[in-house]
Amino acid sequence: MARNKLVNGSHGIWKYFNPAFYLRRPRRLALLIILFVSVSMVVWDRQSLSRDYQFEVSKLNEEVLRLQQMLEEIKSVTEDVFVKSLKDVQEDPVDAQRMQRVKEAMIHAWSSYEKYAWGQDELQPQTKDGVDSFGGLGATMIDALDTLYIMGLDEQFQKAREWVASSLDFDKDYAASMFETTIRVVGGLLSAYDLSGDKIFLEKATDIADRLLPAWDTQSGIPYNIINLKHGNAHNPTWAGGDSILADSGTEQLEFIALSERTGDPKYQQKVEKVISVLNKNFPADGLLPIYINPDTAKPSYSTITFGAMGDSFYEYLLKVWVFGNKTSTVKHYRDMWEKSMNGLLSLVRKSTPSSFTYICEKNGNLIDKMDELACFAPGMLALGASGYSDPAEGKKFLSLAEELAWTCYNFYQSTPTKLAGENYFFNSGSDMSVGTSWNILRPETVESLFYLWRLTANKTYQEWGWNIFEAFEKNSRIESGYVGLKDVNTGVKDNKMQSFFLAETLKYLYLLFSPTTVIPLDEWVFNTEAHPLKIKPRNDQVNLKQSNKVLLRKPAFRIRQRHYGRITKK
Ligand code: DMJ
Repeated sequence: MARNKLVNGSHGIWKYFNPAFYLRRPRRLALLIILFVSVSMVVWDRQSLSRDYQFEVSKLNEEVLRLQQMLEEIKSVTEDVFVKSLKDVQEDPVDAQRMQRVKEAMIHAWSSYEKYAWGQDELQPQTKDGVDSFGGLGATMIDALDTLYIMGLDEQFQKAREWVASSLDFDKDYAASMFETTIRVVGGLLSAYDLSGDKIFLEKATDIADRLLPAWDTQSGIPYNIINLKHGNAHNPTWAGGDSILADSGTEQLEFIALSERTGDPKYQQKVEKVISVLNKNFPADGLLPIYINPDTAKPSYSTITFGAMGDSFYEYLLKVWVFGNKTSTVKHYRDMWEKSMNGLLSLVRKSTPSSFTYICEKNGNLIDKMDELACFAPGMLALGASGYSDPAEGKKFLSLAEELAWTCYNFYQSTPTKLAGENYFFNSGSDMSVGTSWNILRPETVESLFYLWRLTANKTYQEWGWNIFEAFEKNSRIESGYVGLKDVNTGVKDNKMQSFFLAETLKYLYLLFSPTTVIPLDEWVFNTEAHPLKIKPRNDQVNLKQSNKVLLRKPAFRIRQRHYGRITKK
């Protein structure tokens, strides 16, 4: 009986297990088949999902392992190349005294400018008046803004800020150098904005940059180097035979990229980045470009190759735009170009006899055994770029080249009776270095390199060398009404100009050479070629977005620490 019930399937849940229950009713059978297929699909789907998931997890694990290995490699390079961390260096009371001495020098330079040349481009300390060497843009005022801020000279900074707000006027019928105007004025204003957050500086930077923009409207995109600030007509200097100058054309990228980021307007970045793309198309294998470039064709004209005047900061900016762009793939071509150029630089390096000073030749067909003091920025640049090599041996090689070149540059100073460097040096077999052009106009390049080398190697020797140079300036260049250059570093005869870059660069780098390393840390700021620090931020790649209609926005490779604390120091 019980068995019958089961067979007939008429009671309880057991009926569902009886095949007759389905065979008698085709609809039930169809439902059963559908149910079976659906359940199988769900189970199969879940299994394949979990297989995919496991596959993804194992891929991610592999990626984590690879990244861990990379991190280890990077750590070992950094530890190897940069022997000691600056954190290991004891605070030195002598540094604090030296910082104060440099600050006092800045106060002397500034108050002399304030007294005799307020609002003019540069002070002439001997005649106690001012001169408008840059079209009357208050070059010294703007160049000095960030130095005043960093040194905590608040009253002076505020007074200069009021002048910028009320008296700075760019509507000048003046043929300005777009290079000098960019590095000093656009750079100085942007740096003051980044440091203080005061919008007036950004407004003024935008105003002057807009006036410079037509200079890039050439057939190739390589800019003309001179432009009328009022009318916007641009041309090249006649002495360059119609060509544009390499350094003048390739030293606006940092400032204009920063301006696009700060304003949200891509037009500035577009102009200056096109210059590099155009040059990259026919970039020579050794990465060395002659100083004259045709603005119609973007082709280099036969001319000198140099890391000194007219070449220098083109190479500097290839590296710095890469750093400023967070070293991401978007800016990788800058790093690639820079590494090529550094290999080219190696082909220009020679050693003097008898003392084996390493120097960088110029090249005009053949090598010329001549090096400008201006090329003494190179040790700092090489030190800054050394840690970015994927091969640790390369990083070490370039850092050690930087150290050798810094020794040569220091000796440019030490080898003269005044202990101040001449403008350029010749190297003749058997007699090491001899001064060529013998003036000194308070240039910063050597102390700039000493600053980088100190920050990156923690070797106090660089501070000592910097201090000796500072004392030589104090002894030879300081007069009652400011600082002057020397007409001749052999005799010590003085000139009549306090260059604006003495306040922007020379005194700033000297101050930072003795400051705690938390002041303007190199992983948060990039110095433009006039020593104006610009804050590293994610790039505004709306530019590329608009140009190509492709989504190229990307996350920065690493997070830049935010500042939640006073002024420019970090905890
Ligand atoms: C400054 O204007 C800049 O450092 C520029 O890159 C080279 N010349 C002077 C300082 O020597």
